[in-house]
Amino acid sequence: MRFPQAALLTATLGLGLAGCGDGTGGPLATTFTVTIRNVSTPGLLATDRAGGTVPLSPGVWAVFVVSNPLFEIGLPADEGTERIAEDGFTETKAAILDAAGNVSLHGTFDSPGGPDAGPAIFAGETATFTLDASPGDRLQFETMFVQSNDWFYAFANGGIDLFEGATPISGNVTDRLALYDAGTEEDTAPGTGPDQKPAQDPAATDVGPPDDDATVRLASTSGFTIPRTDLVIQVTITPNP
Ligand SMILES: [Ca+2]
Ligand SMILES: [Ca+2]
Repeated sequence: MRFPQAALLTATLGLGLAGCGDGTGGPLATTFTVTIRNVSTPGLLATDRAGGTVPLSPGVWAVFVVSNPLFEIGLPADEGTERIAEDGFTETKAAILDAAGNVSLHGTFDSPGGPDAGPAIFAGETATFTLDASPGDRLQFETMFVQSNDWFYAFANGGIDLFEGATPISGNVTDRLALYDAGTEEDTAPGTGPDQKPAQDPAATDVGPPDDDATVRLASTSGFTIPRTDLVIQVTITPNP
């Protein structure tokens, strides 16, 4: 009998990519694939930086129950969210999530390669991660809107329910996203000013004056012109068969 080596390899890789942590398990556990695509195009922003596209930073994700473990609107961001929202660095947030009580799984996502030969998700690039979840589990994530001082995309309303009743959700969930201001650095218009990441040393952190409102809120409250979310980022969630 011929052994299906290709199928075995696929199965092994699938197990290896199934996320970190202790998992949610259970008879109703479902494996989901989450895809984050940068759909921004040249000239979307009125700036020469990155050709006017909107790079997205490497991000963090977490599966949890009840309350969003990543940030809370109206309260100061923690240092982990600050590092992502200002500079696109995930390590601090990952360490905070390691100690979070209501997080069953968490991880990071990125897109190796591309124009920076690094982990940022540039126009046309995609980042993918997989997770196991059970009914009652919610998902939240953060990724920096790189042409800003401290803005990041996440799900609105504290996260997204991964199940409707016992049925796994499926499809394009971009309309569930919101762009938030972390409240950690004063804003200039997208693509402008000396303190946004594309104008800084790539390794620098926490460069720029403090925000005059030190709480997390919708970026739209800044009054600046912001491109429509679905012209920058597309998120799909697919339950694996
Ligand atoms: Ca700000
Ligand atoms: Ca900055």
